[in-house]
Amino acid sequence: MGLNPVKVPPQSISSPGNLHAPVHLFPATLKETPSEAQIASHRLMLRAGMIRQASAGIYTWLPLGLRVLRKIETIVREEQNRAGAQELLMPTIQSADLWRESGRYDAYGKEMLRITDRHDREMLYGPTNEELITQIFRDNVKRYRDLPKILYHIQWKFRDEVRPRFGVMRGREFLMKDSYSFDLDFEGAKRSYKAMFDAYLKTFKRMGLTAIPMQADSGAIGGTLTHEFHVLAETGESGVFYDVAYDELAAKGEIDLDALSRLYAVTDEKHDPTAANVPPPERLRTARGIEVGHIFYFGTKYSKAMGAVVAGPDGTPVTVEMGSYGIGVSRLVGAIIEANHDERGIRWPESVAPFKVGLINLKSGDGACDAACEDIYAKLTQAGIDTLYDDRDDRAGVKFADMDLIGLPWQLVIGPKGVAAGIVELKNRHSGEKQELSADSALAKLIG
Ligand code: 5CA
Repeated sequence: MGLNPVKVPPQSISSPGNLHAPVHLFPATLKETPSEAQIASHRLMLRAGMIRQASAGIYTWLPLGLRVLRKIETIVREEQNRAGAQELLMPTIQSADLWRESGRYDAYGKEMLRITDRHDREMLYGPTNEELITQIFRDNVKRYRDLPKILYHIQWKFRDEVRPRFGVMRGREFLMKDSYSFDLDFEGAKRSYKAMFDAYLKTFKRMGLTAIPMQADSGAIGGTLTHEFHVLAETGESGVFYDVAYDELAAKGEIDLDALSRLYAVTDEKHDPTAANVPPPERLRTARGIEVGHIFYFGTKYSKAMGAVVAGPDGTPVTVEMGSYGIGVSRLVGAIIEANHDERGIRWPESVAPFKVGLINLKSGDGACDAACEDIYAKLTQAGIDTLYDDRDDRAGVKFADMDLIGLPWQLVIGPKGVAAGIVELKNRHSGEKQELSADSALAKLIG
């Protein structure tokens, strides 16, 4: 109705930009396993040179890590836009007074980083944005005809976690996508909730993840209808319990909100062995999960406290129905690695890989090898394929180990013997399968 956002065409992952010259990654990879890292994803992110800790729970994103973070962000953004949500950008610093309106300033406790400015005004680094978005809505939307609306941003948050750990998995500063829906009534709010629920399933699937929606507790956000999306991993912080029927339906692509509401799928705090829909023990799966998303319907909790009211169809004021929908964008980088690695390193799914191809020059400085590599590098980058070119003057073993650690989906290996015979080697990092073929066939495979 009215002014609708432009829908993005499907699969338009915008590339972070081709590299016009071969690069040496900054910084170099680490051989040693950093002692502070307890789980695989944290270790691998440090060793591959994706992040460095700035202070407890706060990280610098190095070039390799940033490329992944941006790709994840792009997928999240595309699926939000496709679901009809509109992107804006709210600030990280918020006013304490706004949070007093909802009553959460005192309730939030020590996790909130409180700041005083030079005029002694109380500010805070936003841990979430229900208050700010409700204010924006309240000040700008007055008529029921302007509903429904879903607004979102992708912005850094700060929560002064007691125990930041596992690298970006539980940080203090972290990147979140948070959406907020505004509807005239409960039916509308349910439609918005369902649209976000479906968008989440698509979003995680595009990253190569199976994220299981669990009926959850609403905690500090408050509300009645809420789901957490969990990626299964041994190192997950939450225990999860679910009916194996979920796997069967998911395999057929038949999971939606209705199907799920009939199934038993809960996190440990909600697990109740006596609940009516608990499956028999042989059909109850117990696992660990990483919470990568959390969605809430909370009705008029904030709109009532803060006066977000529109003129309804008959002119009487209606307090709008709201929901909020979060995705842990920076946590996803760790979760994807937990789900995709082996003893040698990361195995990126293509959709979020920092580069699609790693080009290894086995004999840098050799005229024929350099020429063959540079030719193939130019063709790949011209075709829009993100390629990392290892032209270091180093042993082959070092280059292979680094490329396996970084985990790009494809490795293209060019050496003097192959160049003489007109052959290159193409290795798939995921399956380990290697193929010898002509440079043109390799290009066709990678570009096609
Ligand atoms: N306002 C609501 C939804 S927009 C909200 O804040 N929900 S949340 O608290 O569940 O956070 C949303 C997502 O952010 C979580 O599912 C999780 O994936 C991620 N997240 C939360 N805390 C952290 C943290 N300390 N480090 C990394 N990611 C986090």
